[in-house]
Amino acid sequence: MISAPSRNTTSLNGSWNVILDPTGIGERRQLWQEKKTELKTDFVEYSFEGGPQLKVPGDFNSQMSELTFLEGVVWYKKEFNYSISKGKRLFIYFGAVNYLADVYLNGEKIGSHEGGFTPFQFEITTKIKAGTNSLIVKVDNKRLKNGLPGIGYDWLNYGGITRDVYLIETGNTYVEDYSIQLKKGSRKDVLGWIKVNGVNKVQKIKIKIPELDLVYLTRSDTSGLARLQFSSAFKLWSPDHPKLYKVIIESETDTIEDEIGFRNIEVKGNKVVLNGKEIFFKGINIHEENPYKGSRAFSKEDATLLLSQAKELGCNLVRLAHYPHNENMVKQAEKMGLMVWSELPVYQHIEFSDTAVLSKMDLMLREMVSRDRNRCSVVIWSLSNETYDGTPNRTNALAGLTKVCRALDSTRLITHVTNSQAYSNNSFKVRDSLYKYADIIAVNEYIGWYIPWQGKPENTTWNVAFPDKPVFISEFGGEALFGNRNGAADEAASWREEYQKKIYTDQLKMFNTIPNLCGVAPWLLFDYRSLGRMHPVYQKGYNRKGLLSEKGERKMAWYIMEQYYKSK
Ligand code: GCB
Repeated sequence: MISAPSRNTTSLNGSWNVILDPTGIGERRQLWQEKKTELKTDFVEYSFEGGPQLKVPGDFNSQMSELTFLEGVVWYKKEFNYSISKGKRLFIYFGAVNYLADVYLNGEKIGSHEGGFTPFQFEITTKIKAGTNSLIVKVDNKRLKNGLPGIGYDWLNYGGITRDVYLIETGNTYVEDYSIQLKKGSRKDVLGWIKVNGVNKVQKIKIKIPELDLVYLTRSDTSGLARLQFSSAFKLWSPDHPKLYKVIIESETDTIEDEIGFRNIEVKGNKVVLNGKEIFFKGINIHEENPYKGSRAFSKEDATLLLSQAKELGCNLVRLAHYPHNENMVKQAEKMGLMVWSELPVYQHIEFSDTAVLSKMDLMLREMVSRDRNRCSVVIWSLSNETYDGTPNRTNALAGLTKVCRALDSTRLITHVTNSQAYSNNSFKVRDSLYKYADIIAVNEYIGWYIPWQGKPENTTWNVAFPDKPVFISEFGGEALFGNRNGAADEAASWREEYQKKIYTDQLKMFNTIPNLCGVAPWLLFDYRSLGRMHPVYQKGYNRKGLLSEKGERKMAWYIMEQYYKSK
């Protein structure tokens, strides 16, 4: 079910009672049954009542100091009353739970979900009862070898019910999904579809865009699907003119209102073209973290905080690393005129030989695309980051995933982020078996930080496997602790702002040598929490590659990047 926030919702956000279960014994004790005692001498060794509470949405790690490092189980409970109107259907919707969720209603399991960054829902029309209902969610953020991401990653593994929870009431047959975007290559033709779900699948469907005086009528077939195709003289969405239209999607039994922008993104020759004009992506990488609070970001306010810094830097694109961020991020970006690069957490060490992993990737891709397929801000689907180009399993799996993605959405660009290039004698040899499948070649490189320069940056040479494809430098940078300055005389010392600044100055010189460069994105906007970053003086549990400290202080490199983007 897409567009959850714009439906008839009742929020279940707020304080939830929790049981901390670091050993995982709750499963054996069947906590979801909430056993009650009869005799005074009976006892049950758990209780949701009288224990701690946690805020939903929100990660658990940042809410109690005991949970800072927890990668394990927390049980959540919320009681609610709801009387469902006659002939209606009721769903319980989760924006995201990291990582595994088992959901119980009134002692009965109603479903499970795997994956920390995509929404899911279960129908509870026949399960809800009059009076008080008890909803229990077992949340487990233990790392899994066959998880997405797998075992190793460079960000804090915030667990919990990290995004909104709603009850959603719909008509007996409701609009489940729709795609209303411009046809690939066109600036005026919309090509899409609507899907209704329920007993009355054949319905009259109406699309209205009041500002354009547009009313389009169609009909869904016996499978609930209606195709649509119409044209209009749209004012196109772009970073300079982030124009959105109110769009009303009406079936006989349901109505949804959305705000939709229309734009066209494509690769023409070796250039990326937005609405017919070449565009250079002025990007920045962002993790889904509120830097001031040191917690998982989820709200509109969090989104505004992060994105307004991207705007101040002069960006027109945000790479939402390394997993689909919350819906507020994507929608705020759309309003603020920022293009979005959305990514799957197919990150570094993935068990491609495990068929379970392939099914998980497939499902997660579908969840990511369906949530955001109507968001014009999203221009790039990135399906992986830095997976090792050494086995056919990996390339076959990701080639297959690319094919599925194209079938789901033919209107956006698709990429895979790689770091398989060789760098020697100041020359890059850029090769990866995935490039064949990608619209743009995305390269992460940390010359000047992890890898020393082997010549003058302005003399670097590039040999790229597909010389006709646009190239995007999706990560570069280095670490510096804000305030750790020593004057320009001594640039060559790690952790110093001058050193980071020098990396940026050199990188910008090198960018001039890259053929078909279509954009860059520094790693990254804010310093962020990552427990593997253990230097006790300079890092203290933070990856310090931010252009801003976690308090929002601008490092010297910020100004270099800001200037570069102004000049572009
Ligand atoms: C990378 C990864 C990113 C890391 C970064 C780093 O290549 O894609 O997730 O955080 O390097 O700081 O090392």
